[in-house]
Amino acid sequence: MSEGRYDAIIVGAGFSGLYALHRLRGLGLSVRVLEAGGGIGGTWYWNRYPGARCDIESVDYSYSFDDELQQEWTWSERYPAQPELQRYLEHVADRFDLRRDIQLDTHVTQARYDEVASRWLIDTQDGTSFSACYCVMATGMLSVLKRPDFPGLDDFEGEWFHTARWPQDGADLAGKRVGIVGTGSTGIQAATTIAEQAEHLFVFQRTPNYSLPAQNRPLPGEEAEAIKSNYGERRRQARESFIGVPSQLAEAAAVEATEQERAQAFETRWQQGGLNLMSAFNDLLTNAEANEHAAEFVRSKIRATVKDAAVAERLQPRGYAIGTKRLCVDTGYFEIFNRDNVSLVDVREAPIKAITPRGVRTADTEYELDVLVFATGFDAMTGALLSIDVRGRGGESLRAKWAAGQRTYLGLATAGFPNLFIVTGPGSPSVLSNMVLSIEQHVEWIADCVAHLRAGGMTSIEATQEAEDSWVAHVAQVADYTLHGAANSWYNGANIPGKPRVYMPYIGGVGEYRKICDGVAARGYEGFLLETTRETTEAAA
Ligand code: NA7
Repeated sequence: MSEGRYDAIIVGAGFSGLYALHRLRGLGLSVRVLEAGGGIGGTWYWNRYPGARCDIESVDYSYSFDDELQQEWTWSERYPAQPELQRYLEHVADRFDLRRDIQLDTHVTQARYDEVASRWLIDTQDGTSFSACYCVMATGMLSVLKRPDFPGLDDFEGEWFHTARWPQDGADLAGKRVGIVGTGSTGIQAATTIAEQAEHLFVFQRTPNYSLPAQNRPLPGEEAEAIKSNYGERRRQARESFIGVPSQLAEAAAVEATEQERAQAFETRWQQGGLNLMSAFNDLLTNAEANEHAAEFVRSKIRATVKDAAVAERLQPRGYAIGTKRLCVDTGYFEIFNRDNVSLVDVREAPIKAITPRGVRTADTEYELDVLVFATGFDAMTGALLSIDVRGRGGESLRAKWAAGQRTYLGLATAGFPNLFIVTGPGSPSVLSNMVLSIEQHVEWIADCVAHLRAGGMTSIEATQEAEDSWVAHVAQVADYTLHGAANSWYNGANIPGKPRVYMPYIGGVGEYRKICDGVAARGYEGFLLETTRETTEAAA
């Protein structure tokens, strides 16, 4: 069953897919977006658990490509909660008339490249097929969830949810005994909100996490207007920055500062809120001693917040550098452990053995529960892409190619898979950055590339093996320069049993990375093979 031919197929209708549609359609291409969900929004469609909120400020975590859009939209809070982000994306879809080219409830199962026709053939779960010259994978970095694999789960007599598949109509937790497994960004946000609803909340913690206060607050109209009046400059600073927000990385090194200077700098950044703490000094992610100063500062805050000293002790992260597991941002997380209806269960000390019909059995106790919430994370960065059977030249399987770890050129393309573009893929700053800013950068690069190909009558573009090899080596080298390599984190696949242990995002900073991508394009797509039907030209490598 064939549904038709398009110039481009985009897989996914989140922030990436929506913008890619807008941009490619603007070039005059026929485009179809295939989205597995029943609505648009991607990550923000699925992750509607209690307390779901973005850790990047709303005025930065939003599209910058259209000044009228950014002037007309007004954010209500400093950090946007999921419902507001969903409303924003619905607004964008309507404003740019995107819906007519988006097909919901359409799960892509396979994408294979037809070398003779230079086209991608795309199959979906319901048996329909598409073909397109370009295939844009806007499948998201945190889309495939890590399913709980505890024995006995099927026998649990209460209700259970994974946070990334929260019921569309919500879940009534009032008066219930709730258990939450996982204390990453999601678990911390969800636990904070659920504590206010549940009769009792048990927080099952395996690894304590560093978490910083968001200092969230309503965004007053005057403040929003002031930002809008200088939006261009704010966006420019963000594009040139390290993580894609206009914050200032201090020039001083923590190891050279006095104790008093350090305490003052950390306190100032703590009060500013969110991820600002990590910009207090320039050596926090590269020098273990500097990092330990920041880590100890956060531990001292936990001790000062949590009244029960034994609970405070268990909540303090140790043994890994702050920032090397995804840093969490919260609104009153540590405070919930001062409530009578919240208990911390240390499952590193006494691991979860099984789910029973009545609750959770750890090595030493059974906890009776009405509801179980799994905030156990995702098969990050590669999971969504590899859930599709992607086949390139000669039928080569992407799963096979990446079996020992992902291999991309710039996180945008992979050798042997012509005309396949990955938005914020592994090997790009992606999850280490303000995602919306990185998405815009990639989508614009891809659209410019497609325009270049069409203007020159070229049928395909493909990363060369040499360019890919050297980029993979560069990504690893930059990661090795930091403290990141040592931690168990989803950044390097450590959270998924059997996943290759390779650091996935590019940690060179979004400003530098943008320059590299722009340079590649300016030099005629250096490191790519550009092909016309009759001849092949290799851009200067
Ligand atoms: P994360 O950051 O991967 O956190 C998952 C949490 O679940 C983490 O605390 C894990 O502990 C815990 N976990 C996972 N499996 C188990 C088992 N079997 N037993 C006990 N605890 C377990 O996912 P999030 O959804 O919080 O965040 C993902 C990103 O989404 C986030 O960083 C933002 O970018 C948005 P562990 O640390 O492995 O000991």
